[in-house]
Amino acid sequence: MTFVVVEGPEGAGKSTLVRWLGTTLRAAGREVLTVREPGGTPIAEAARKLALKSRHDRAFAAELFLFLAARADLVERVIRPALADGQIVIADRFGLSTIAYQVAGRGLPQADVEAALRIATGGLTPDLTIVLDIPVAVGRQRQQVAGKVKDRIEREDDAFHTRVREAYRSASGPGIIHIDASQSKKAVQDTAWRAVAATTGRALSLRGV
Ligand code: Z5A
Repeated sequence: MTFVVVEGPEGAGKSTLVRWLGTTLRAAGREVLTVREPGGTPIAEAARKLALKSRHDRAFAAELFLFLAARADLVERVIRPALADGQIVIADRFGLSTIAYQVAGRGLPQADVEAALRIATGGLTPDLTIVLDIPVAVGRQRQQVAGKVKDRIEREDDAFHTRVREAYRSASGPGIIHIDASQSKKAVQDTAWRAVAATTGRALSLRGV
C-alpha cells in the first residue's frame, strides 16, 4: 500500500527511526511491516553474510550482485506481498544505498547499476524516501558508543564514507526528503512523521503515542 524507505550513512539513526515509525504507526492502528537490507529472507540473509562478513576479497561487481540478489528475493517474496496485502512497508535501506555505496563509494558505472537495480526490484520504487544526513565522524562515533562491530564496508576509510554521504546529500526526485540527523531523536521523528502522514494520506496524530 505505502512503501517508505529510510536511508543514510552509517550511524545516522536509520534503524532507530524505522523501529519508532513501526511502533508509532501500529499504535495508530496501521498494519506495518519493517524490513532491513540486506536481509529478510534465507537467501537475502546468506547474501548479507557474504557481502558484509566474509573475509574473502571480491570484485566490486560481485559485491554489487550480492546486495542485488538479497534485494530481488526480499522484494518478490516479502515486500510486494505485504504491499498487496495493504500493509505499510518500511525498509531500512533500499536502492539509494546501492547508488551511494556501490556507485559513489566503489566507483561502479551509474547507468549500468541503475539497469541492474531495475531487474532486482522489478521496477518497485518507494513512495517516500527519508534520507538522514550525518557527518561521517558523528555517525562513526555513534556506532562506537553503541558498541557496533564494524562490517566490511564500515571499515572503509573516511574518503569512501564522505563520497557516500555526498551521494546521499545530492539525491533528489519524487518522494525524497532530507532530514538533519544530528538533531535530537525527537526532532528527527517529528519531521519524519509529518512526511509519513502526508504520504499515507491519512491524518495521523502524534497525541497518545
Ligand atoms: N550496503 C551497501 O553497500 N549496498 C547496499 O545496496 C545496501 C547496503 C542495501 C549494512 O549495514 C551495510 O551494507 C552498510 C551499507 C551496505 N554498511 N555501511 N556502512 P548494517 O545494516 O549493519 O548497518 P547500517 O545500515 O550502516 O546501520 P547502522 O550503522 O546500524 O546505523 P543506523 O541504523 O543508521 O543507526 P542506529 O543503529 O539507528 O543508531 C546508531 C546509534 O545512534 C544508536 O546508539 C542510537 O541510539 C543512536 N542515535 C540514533 N539517532 C540518534 C539521534 N538523533 N541523536 C543521538 N543518537 C542517536
